[in-house]
Amino acid sequence: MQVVYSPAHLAHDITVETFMGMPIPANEVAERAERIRTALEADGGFQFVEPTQHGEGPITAVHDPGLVRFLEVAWSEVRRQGLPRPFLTADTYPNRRMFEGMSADAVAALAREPEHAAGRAGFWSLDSAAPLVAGTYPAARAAVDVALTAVDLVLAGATAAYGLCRPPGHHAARSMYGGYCFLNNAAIAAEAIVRATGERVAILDVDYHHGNGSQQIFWRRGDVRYVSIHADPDRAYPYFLGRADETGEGDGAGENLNIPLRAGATNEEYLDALNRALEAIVAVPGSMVVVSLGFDTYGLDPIGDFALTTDVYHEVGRRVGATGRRLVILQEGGYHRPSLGENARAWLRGAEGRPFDPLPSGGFGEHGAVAG
Ligand code: OKP
Ligand code: ZN
Repeated sequence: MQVVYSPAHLAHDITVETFMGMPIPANEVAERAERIRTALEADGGFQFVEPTQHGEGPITAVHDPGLVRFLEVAWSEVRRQGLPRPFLTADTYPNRRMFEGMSADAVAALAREPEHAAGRAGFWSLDSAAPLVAGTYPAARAAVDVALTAVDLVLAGATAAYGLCRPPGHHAARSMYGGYCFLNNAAIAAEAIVRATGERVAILDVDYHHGNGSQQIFWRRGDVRYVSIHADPDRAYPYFLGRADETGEGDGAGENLNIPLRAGATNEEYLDALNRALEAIVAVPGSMVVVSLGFDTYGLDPIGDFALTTDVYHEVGRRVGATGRRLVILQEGGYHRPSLGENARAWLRGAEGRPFDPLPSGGFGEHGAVAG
């Protein structure tokens, strides 16, 4: 399988995020992608290719140009405004209740993008879990090019391609970034496929978290079906979307399928949910599927609470590959760094119908032990 990778992600060098107001060591760090890269290189069965530049057109096909402009200039604005901060997160968010009782026209006129960088960040973002640094925008743009290059490979005839995207994308909505995500790589890829083929496309999201951004972008769309297995938002991020009764509206009615799972979900429960999800995926007439792939479903993940093991990723990949759909597989989350390489190797080998021989001790420390 071909793997698309860009070192541009290294400049999105996050060290701290905030969780419930407290600074904590960042989870979404460069080491994640480097672990996966080195494990796939050591495997020998993967060919690495660099992304090609696709420009801004495919991005503004799903995102508000205002969001893209903000992400592009945010860091130079922080510098220009002399804000003594190592990274930018919002200070306030425009909670809709701030405007309670005001007409939609009044809100549109008054709730405009502020000038202060912290206000602008609040205007465009969901939460404080996506700190923005000097290298964030170039990294986010490169991740989109990684995804679109994986699309190109599959359009050119590959049965599957893997885009090692970082930062991830599935929490980014049309006009909003957040949750470690800036631009929605999977949504941009799905839209590019629709435009290139005229076919319908399905997105299968197997990250631990609900992909609220992907759901929002295609909510009223009949040509892109979104199917997600994730932690129940009653207990997990993003808390406000991801419930089973969210099924889409308008042309998209019935095209959104959420499968929330309980804390402690086992391999067996997960595979049952996967079978349901795959029924909805293969019901879409179309030849291509975009996979939002997360390994935060792993038993040892520091921010997840499922109990999946490395061998089940081989089986999940195998079942997804066995649908016969051509796969654009894009990396989302997964934060237990020592296992990421083996879990990716297991999943991707499964998707190609190849066997998986685990490394001793789950590969912990065998490959990709990146300093720091
Ligand atoms: C991104 B992806 C944990 C706080 C987590 C943000 C989670 C974003 C997950 N201390 N808040 O879906 O893996
Ligand atoms: Zn996740």
